[in-house]
Amino acid sequence: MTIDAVVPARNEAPTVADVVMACRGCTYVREVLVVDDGSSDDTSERAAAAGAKVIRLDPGGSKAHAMEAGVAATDADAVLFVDADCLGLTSAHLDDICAPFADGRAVMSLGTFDYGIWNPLVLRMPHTTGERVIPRWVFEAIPPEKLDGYTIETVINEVVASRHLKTSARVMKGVSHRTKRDKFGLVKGWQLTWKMFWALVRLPLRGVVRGRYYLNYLRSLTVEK
Ligand SMILES: Nc1nc2c(ncn2[C@@H]2O[C@H](COP(=O)(O)OP(=O)(O)OP(=O)(O)O)[C@@H](O)[C@H]2O)c(=O)[nH]1
Ligand SMILES: [Mg+2]
Repeated sequence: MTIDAVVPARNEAPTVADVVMACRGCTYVREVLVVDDGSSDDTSERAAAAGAKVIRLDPGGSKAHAMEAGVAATDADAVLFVDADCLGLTSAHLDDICAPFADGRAVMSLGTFDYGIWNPLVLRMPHTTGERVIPRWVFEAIPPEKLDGYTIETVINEVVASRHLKTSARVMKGVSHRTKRDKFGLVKGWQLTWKMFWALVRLPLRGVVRGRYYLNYLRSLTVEK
């Protein structure tokens, strides 16, 4: 079973190298692919210097399309997706994510950011975290029309939940990320955050994902200590 890490990254120069190093140190990861479409900073250069294979795409895509390009560029059996803007992420966090998957205890295994007292709740909400390992067939099972921007993680959840497959979730202790407010400033940052939040909330309302699968998802979910 081979696992490659796929890191979608656009303008993540401050953090991408640390994320690549964490992925490279993960026991289960063979190769690290960073997919950059249209960064105006030196994200690609820093990723390559840290040891990643960099895939550059034309600007104008989305996170989902970057993930798709990463999956297409590898022949690995499974893909560990990792966002390039994580803070405090270590190889040990990624090992913890991969272990239940590699042991066959879960078809999807993921880590959530550390939200302190909110962790028990966050662990049982539909997960939108970018740090997760899945077999490549799960990604390839997504209908092309559902490959869209920031809603991709919820669509992955649906592929897993509709087949009653097991998910394993844990908190990545001490891990957070540079938020859109950090990247774009308060006004534009909040605008973009609300836009993303609204896109997620509307998914079941628009019929893109089925709310009833959430129950399947919870039934097949193991929360790891
Ligand atoms: N290649 C590529 N990467 C992207 C694109 N959009 C987002 N990403 C990357 O996907 C990861 C997650 O994106 P963020 O914008 O941080 O989204 P988020 O973490 O879900 O949202 P926030 O909570 O607001 O930070 C980061 O590594 C981004 O650089 C894109 O259009 N192309
Ligand atoms: Mg982020």
